Amino acid sequence: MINIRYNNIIPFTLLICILFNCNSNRLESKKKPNIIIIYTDDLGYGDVSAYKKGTLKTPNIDKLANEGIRFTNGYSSSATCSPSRYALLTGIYPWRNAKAKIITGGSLIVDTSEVTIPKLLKENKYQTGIVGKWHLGLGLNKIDYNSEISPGPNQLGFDYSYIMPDTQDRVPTVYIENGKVVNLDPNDPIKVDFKTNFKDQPTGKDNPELLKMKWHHGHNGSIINGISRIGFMKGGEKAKWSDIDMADHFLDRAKNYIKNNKDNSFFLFYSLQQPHVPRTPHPRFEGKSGMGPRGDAIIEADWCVGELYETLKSIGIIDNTLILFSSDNGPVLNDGYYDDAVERIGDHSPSGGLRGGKYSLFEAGTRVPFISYWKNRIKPAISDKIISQVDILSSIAKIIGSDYRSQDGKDLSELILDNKGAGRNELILEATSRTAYRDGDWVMIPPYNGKEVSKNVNIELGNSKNYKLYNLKDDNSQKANLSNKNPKKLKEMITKFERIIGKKNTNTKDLILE
Ligand code: NG6
Ligand code: CA
Repeated sequence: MINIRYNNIIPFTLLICILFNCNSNRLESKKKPNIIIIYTDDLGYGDVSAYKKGTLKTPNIDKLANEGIRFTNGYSSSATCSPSRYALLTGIYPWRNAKAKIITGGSLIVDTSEVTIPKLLKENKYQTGIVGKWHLGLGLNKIDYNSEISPGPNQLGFDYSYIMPDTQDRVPTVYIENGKVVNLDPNDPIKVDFKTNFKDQPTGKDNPELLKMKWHHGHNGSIINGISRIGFMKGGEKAKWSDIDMADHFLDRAKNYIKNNKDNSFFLFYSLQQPHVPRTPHPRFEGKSGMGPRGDAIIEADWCVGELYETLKSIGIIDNTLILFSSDNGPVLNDGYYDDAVERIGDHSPSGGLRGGKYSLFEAGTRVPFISYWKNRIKPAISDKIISQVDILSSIAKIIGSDYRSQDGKDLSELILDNKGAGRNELILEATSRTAYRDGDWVMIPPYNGKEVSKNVNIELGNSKNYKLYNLKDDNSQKANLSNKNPKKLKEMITKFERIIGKKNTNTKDLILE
């Protein structure tokens, strides 16, 4: 009798705890899923083979897509990097923040008082980490890389950060761990300038003979590892990264972060640098795609996703981990270096047949691969509902039991987990400070000054003298401008757009594109 009663006490206590939502930290943290955002850089809608639009093979990303929910109307909040990342972390549209533009050595564009995904999760007892590309700015004024750099990721809620500050094509080419440059020799301080070169430092412009990858437009500043970059850098020799090892380097940190935090609920922002320029896949991936470095870099990124997956599986936490996979903006082939991306593209379609690309207000600028995966929790599905990265914060909040909802993000947790609900009705699209509007199947792009096609990157930007109106249901590749045929719809779209955005903004002076 005594034995039986004793055996029953534990399940009974557990039942009471579950029923009354016990506040024991241990139990609570066990219940809450780990959350990993895998974020690629410039990966197009057609670059993931699960989308069945291109010829590249990405088996590891496909596994997430085919066994999770693959969204066919998933959006980044901008057609460039920094604004997209701003919206992802804060749940606020980037066009509301005048500082949310492509950063070149600039200061932090997120106010430290802002609620962010890591801050919200940290408050809810998560361990929070970022490994990879940052590109949200650092510090408040001019950055001194030789002392502790703050504010940065750690002041926005990340317990651990191991980052590349801006991009692979910008100086300084060093990693920063929790605010400190990794391997910095105090006797060889780092100097950075984006206007003027330092005395006797070779540049891509003046010393092309030192280059192993030629620059095409811009990118002709300091030469590091045979590649010239945007900006000038001196010193910090021991701290400089090795480009071809970058993927392995970040992957190691990401794996260690997961292993070190496996007993807590954790959040990891795994922010891959591929396939942004300069594309420098490790030699073991060279030639794997038949498309040159861009394709090889995507195959390398796909391999990283597989490795991360195996890590989660091997330590037994794969079925308590929600993985969200996406890209910060659409694809570009030549983004500043001659690397055969254009010449060797073959039949592959990085944009998956969508119009435009990176920097564009047309669909390929912001419609990106978007996948949710949670083993034994999310059932395989394909969703055509509209979802944006600006919704991720509010949705994660709901999933972990928080009431927080961001300014622009919707709680689409049911869609992400159960393929239920309507998704978004409407969405503001953004590209280099210009905005457009999607409502249901309709897209309206207001007139903008500026070139229709960027000469440098050879992408249609979405600029024109007149309003453009498309119906994506019949015309996913935005071939037919219906604004003359359907003036009533156009008027309705303009009214709805201006209701959200205020007065139409046709200012393109921020455009860096030629
Ligand atoms: C642009 C760069 C481009 C790329 C981009 C940032 C020039 C002419 N172009 O200014 O090469 O670095 O910034 O890309 O310098 S993003 O994906 O991080 O937004
Ligand atoms: Ca990008």
